[in-house]
Amino acid sequence: MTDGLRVEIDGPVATVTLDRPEALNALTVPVKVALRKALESIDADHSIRAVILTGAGRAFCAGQDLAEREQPDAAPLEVEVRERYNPIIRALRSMGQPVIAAVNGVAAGAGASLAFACDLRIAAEEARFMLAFGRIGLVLDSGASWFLPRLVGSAKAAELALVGDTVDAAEALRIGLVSKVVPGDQLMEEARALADTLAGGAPLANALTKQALQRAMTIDLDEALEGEAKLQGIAGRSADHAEGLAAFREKRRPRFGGN
Ligand code: LHQ
Repeated sequence: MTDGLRVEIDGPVATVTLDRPEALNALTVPVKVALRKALESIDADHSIRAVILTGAGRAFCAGQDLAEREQPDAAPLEVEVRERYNPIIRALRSMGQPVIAAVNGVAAGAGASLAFACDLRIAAEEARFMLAFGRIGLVLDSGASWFLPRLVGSAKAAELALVGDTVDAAEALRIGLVSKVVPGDQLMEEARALADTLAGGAPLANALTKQALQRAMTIDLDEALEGEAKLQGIAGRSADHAEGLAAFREKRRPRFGGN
C-alpha cells in the first residue's frame, strides 16, 4: 500500500487500484513508481494468476497529474515518458499473468493508454475514453499510438487521436475497444469472475499465449507459425499439459500447478 495505489491479493487474483479519487486517479511520480514496482512484484509471484487494474471512485484514471507538471522540479516530458511511463507499459505487457482493465469511469490521456496496454478490457456503463493529449497540445504517449490502431483500426484511431472525441462505453464496445460493458455496480464482480476464469487456466500456457498474441502484431505469418511451434514445444513439455490431458481422460476439471 502506497499513497495513491492499493494492491490487494485474494487467492490467485491481484487487484491493483489507482487510488487518488479526489484527482480522478491522475498519475503522480509516486503513483507511477509504485505501480511499476507492484506490477514487477506481481509478475515474480507465481501464486498470482490473474490481475485486475481499476480506479477508485468515479474515474479509472485521468492520465498525467497536470498540477504536478507545473512544479519547477518536474522532469522534462521526454524523460518522464521514457523513464516513468514506458516501464509501466512494458511491465503490463511482459508480465506472465493476464491483466484485465476494469474501466470504472473516465480513462483519459495516459490513463487510456494504461487500459489499452492491458490484455482485456471490461467497462462500466459510466466509462469513457478520451485521447486527451491533443487538447493540451501533446501527442499520444504510453503506447497509445501503437495500441489504438491495432485495437480499433487505423481510420478510427486517427479520428479518435486527431479529433479527440470522447468514446462512451457503448461506442467502445461497438468499435472493439472493450469486450464487455456492465452496470457500474457489477463491474468488479464481473472483473473478478473473469479473473477467476483466467486464474483457473494453465499459467504457463496463459503467459505463452500472451506472448504469442503480442508478437503476432509485428511479424509475418511464417514467423508466427514458427513462433507458435516453438511455444507449443515449451507448453507441451509442461506438467500442466500432462494434467490437462489427464483431466480430459478422467472427465474432471484440471488442477494446474503452474509448471
Ligand atoms: C486532475 C486531473 C489531472 C490533476 C482531473 N491532473 N488533476 C502528459 C504529460 C506528461 C507526461 C506524459 O504523459 C502525459 C500524458 C497525459 O496523460 S496527457 C493527458 C492528461 N489528462 C488530461 O488532460 C485530462 C484532464 N482532466 C479532464 O479533462 C477532466 O478532469 C475529465 C474530463 C477527465 C473529467 O472531467 P470532470 O468529470 O468534469 O471532473 P473534473 O474536471 O471536475 O475533475 C475532478 C477533480 O480532478 C478536479 O479537482 P478539483 O480540486 O477541482 O475538484 C480536477 O482538477 C482533478 N483532475 N484530471 N489530469
